[in-house]
Amino acid sequence: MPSPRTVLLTGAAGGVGTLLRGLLPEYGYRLRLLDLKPVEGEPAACTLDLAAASEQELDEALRGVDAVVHLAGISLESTFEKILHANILGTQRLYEAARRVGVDRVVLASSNHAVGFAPRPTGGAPLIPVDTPRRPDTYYGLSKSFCEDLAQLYHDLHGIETVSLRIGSCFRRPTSVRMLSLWLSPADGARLVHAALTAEGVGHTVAYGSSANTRLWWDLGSARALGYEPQDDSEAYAPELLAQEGELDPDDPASANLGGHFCTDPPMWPH
Ligand code: NAI
Ligand code: 15L
Repeated sequence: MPSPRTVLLTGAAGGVGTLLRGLLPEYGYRLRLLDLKPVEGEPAACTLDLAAASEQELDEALRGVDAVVHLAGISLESTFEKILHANILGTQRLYEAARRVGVDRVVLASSNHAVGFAPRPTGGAPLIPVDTPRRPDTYYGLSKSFCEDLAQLYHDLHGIETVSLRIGSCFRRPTSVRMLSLWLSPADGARLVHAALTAEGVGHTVAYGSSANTRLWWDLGSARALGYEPQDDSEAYAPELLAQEGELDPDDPASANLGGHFCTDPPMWPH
């Protein structure tokens, strides 16, 4: 497969979308932007609700693109009905449009919360493998688990290739001790998405998405196999964050698992 050049970025108005909009063009991509909300400074962006748009609108948004980076959706916990609409129906309708129009590569924003109840490794326990059983910690995590299965189905039935990236915490900087383990720096995020867009023969590949953090909890093997070479490490932020919070308490249920406080008191989608 030749390297994709024109890429549809869904969720372009959001946090990760904004970071990637700035970074992916350096890799030679021409981005087509889509979001429910207007994308600031981008009047040509497509303003669509993926779950409610007509087939014609979706086909127009996808026609002529080489690949999709699918970030759109509710990114925290919410009611099942809202998650069903935005994350499950929205993603299914996107894949259907990809099938109709003939787009055969998707990079899907999955999440650590698809496996949020996997215990975090302590005391020298092995890193969490990518084939650890799915254990969503929320309806949100459940929707990511669904989307990974949807990606597999569309590969098996229709040959659409997907890399499902179980992103840790992709922000400009880590803001908690937990994030020292899960941080995906924006620059590494762009490296990872580029690898996921260009690796050959991915079928449906699941990969964890973080930087090369000293306090890593999971195995980056399948991400590295795509050609991803992380350059960043959250450890530079450790002294400041540890001074504020201390080390994670092994007896605190909110830090027992990969999903952290999502397992006990998940942050709610505000809309
Ligand atoms: P965000 O909430 O900042 O952005 C999501 C965007 O999707 C918003 O701009 C929203 O308007 C748009 N959207 C929601 N429903 C839509 C629909 N039905 N149709 C079209 N657009 C819709 O989230 P963020 O942080 O940028 O995350 C991006 C993706 O990465 C999400 O899928 C999230 O679940 C996933 N992710 C993010 C992580 C992070 O650390 N930021 C960690 C793990 C996964
Ligand atoms: C996610 O999946 C969320 O979208 C993001 O906002 C963070 O909360 C991240 O996980 C995390 O676990 O830190």
